[in-house]
Formats: sequence, structure tokens, C-alpha cells
Amino acid sequence: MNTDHIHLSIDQIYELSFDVLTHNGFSAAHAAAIAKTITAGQRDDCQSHGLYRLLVCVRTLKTGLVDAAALPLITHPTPAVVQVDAQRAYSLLAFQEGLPHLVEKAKSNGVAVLAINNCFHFSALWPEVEAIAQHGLAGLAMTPSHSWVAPAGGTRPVFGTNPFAFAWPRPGGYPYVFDFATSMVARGEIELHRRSGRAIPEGWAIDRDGRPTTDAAAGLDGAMLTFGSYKGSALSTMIELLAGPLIGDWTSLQSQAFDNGAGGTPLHGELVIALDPDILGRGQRAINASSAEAMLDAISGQGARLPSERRFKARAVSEREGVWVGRALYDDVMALSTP
Ligand code: NDP
Ligand code: PYC
Repeated sequence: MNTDHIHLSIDQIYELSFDVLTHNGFSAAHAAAIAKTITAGQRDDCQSHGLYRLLVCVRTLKTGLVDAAALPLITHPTPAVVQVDAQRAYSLLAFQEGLPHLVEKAKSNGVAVLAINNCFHFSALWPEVEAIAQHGLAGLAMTPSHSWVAPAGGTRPVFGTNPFAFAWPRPGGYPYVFDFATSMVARGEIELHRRSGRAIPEGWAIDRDGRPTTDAAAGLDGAMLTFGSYKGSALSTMIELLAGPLIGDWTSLQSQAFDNGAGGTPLHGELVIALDPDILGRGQRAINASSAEAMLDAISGQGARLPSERRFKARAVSEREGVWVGRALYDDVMALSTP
């Protein structure tokens, strides 16, 4: 018997998440939207953004900063733009309600933008770009977070871990999807290392004094590093600008200042873009789709793996067999539903 892990079905993960969230004060609508994404993360073996996030959501709710029930306010500034004000609630209900408008606008205009404002944001972005690709559209999503990451050549945090995600629809199967932090790894990954007492690889973070460290706690206390040196640094800057000031929202520095040491989920905006190959592809959808497939096959045909392949395999296993959750995490989550 595996005593270090607990076996749960996907439905049980969802029910556990929903119950913990409502028990702690989230409205049913927010709890459902958050639980859906957390369940997808655990199902796809994205440990940094699965059940672990329940601990962070509930801790953040207890700071009193989050609105646990506010309904998203939707406006339509132009035919190609939908703006959703989350009103200081978590982002996922705002995305859920904005998505149909984004899809409809992209299919009418060729390109459309969903700007989510004023949202607490904890989640992986691949569920969102995958949902866009399910409509036959290409999707991009990006957000700031808290200023935890030093620019290349510097030692003081400026950027968030700033995730960047892309999906491309493929005929008859999963879309092509990538979704990564522009830091070396998501902060959640370093937090998981700290929780389990594991060292982090060199290159992920520096300590308070700017020295390379393999100590997860020292790295969290110092600064994380961007991936790809100055290239990741520039990408991260772009994300700060596009998902921050461009859409009238905060940078990671502003989010961190607002948090003021509370240790809660970042508060900022999210930029989501959808593009329609039927409108932009000069009426050659089938030809364009086959050149896209030829390019993707040239990657996987030589044994290189496509991003999300690991995740899709994990999804198939979880759907068949359920999920194993570490006992320590399970116990911490269960403790959230007891008075
Ligand atoms: P990883 O470095 O683990 O992976 C990022 C991407 O690269 C995934 O699409 C992954 O696919 C792919 N990948 C990994 N290894 C390979 C490989 N050898 N060959 C090809 N592709 C590969 O993720 P991060 O730590 O950077 O980010 C994890 C998650 O954290 C993301 O989902 C992100 O959205 C989330 N996040 C959210 C933030 C927020 O503010 N909301 C902030 C930062 C991160 P696969 O999944 O199949 O391994
Ligand atoms: O893991 O970097 C992270 C993160 C930040 C906000 C949500 N996840």
C-alpha cells in the first residue's frame, strides 16, 4: 500500500476543491471556476498549479484583500475588444464569462482582445489558450505577477514570473500548446522544493546578497532569474507592458507593493488574444493547416517532444486511473475544511 500518497478520482479532486473553497467563503460561481482549473492542473500533473493552489487561494482570502463573490463586469469598448473587470475577485470567472465574447469577436474581426482587469491571478494559462483553440482559433495569453524576478544583468526583483501561453488548433487532436513562466521556473515550483526540503538547481535564483543559491528558501527570499538571460528578460518586460499599462492595469512591482508583505496571490490584469485562421489565412485554411502540420511533424518526426506532450499523456492516465496526491499536501488541503 502507498502510504505517502492518496488516490483520488478526477471528480473527487474537483469536489474536494469546490468544498474547500466554498467552506472558506468563496461564492459557488467562483469556487466552481477555480476548482475546475485546479482539477485540470492536478489531472495534467502540473503540481505547481494543481491542488497546492488551494492553500494559496485560502491564505489570500484570509488577508481580506480578495472579493470572494464579486461578479465580473463586461464592457465592449470596440467590436474587437472585450474588457472584463474582475472587481478584485479571482480571474477565472472573468475569463469564463469573457471567453464567448472573445471568440465571437475574433470570428467577426479576425483578431480580438480580451483584457481582464483588477483580478487576483494564480492559475496556469494553458487551460485558457486550449479553450480558445477548441474554437478553431489561435490563442495567446500573458500576465504579470508579483515582482520576484531580477532582470538579466541585475540583482533586484522587477518582473513577475510572467507566464506566456500559446495554442494553435490542430485537426483531429490536441492543439499545439506551450505555457511557461518567463522566469527559469514558476515560483510555485520553488515553493514545492522548499516544502519538501529539496535543493533547487543552480541558475534558478540568487540570494538576498545577489549570490547564486541552491537553497529554495534563500532563492524565494532573494530574486528569481529569467530564462534565456536577456531574451527572457526582454520577453518578461513585454508581458509587463502589454498585460499591465497597455490595458490600464498594474505591473508586478505595483502588485507587490499592494500586497505589502501579506504573501497573497498577485493582483493585476491579463491580456488574452484570439486570432482566426479562416479570416487571416487568405481563404486557404486547408493548405495552411497542412503546412502547419508538416512543420509540427518535422519537430516530432525527429524525436523532439512538443510542449504539452507530457501533460496530455498525464491527462490520459489520470482520466483512466485517477490521480495520486502526496499525503502532506492532501493533509494540508483537508485541514482547510475543518473549523
Ligand atoms: P515548465 O518549465 O515546466 O514548462 C513550460 C512549458 O514547456 C510547458 O508547455 C511544457 O510542456 C514545456 N516543456 C517542458 N519541458 C519540455 C521539453 N523538454 N521539450 C518540450 N517542451 C517542454 O513550466 P514553468 O515552471 O515555466 O510554468 C509552469 C506553469 O506555471 C505554467 O502553466 C504557467 O502558466 C504557470 N504560471 C502561472 C503564473 C501566474 O501568475 N498565473 C506565473 C508563472 C507560472 P509539458 O507541460 O508537457 O511538460
Ligand atoms: O508559480 O510563479 C508562480 C505563480 C505566480 C502566481 C501564480 N503562480
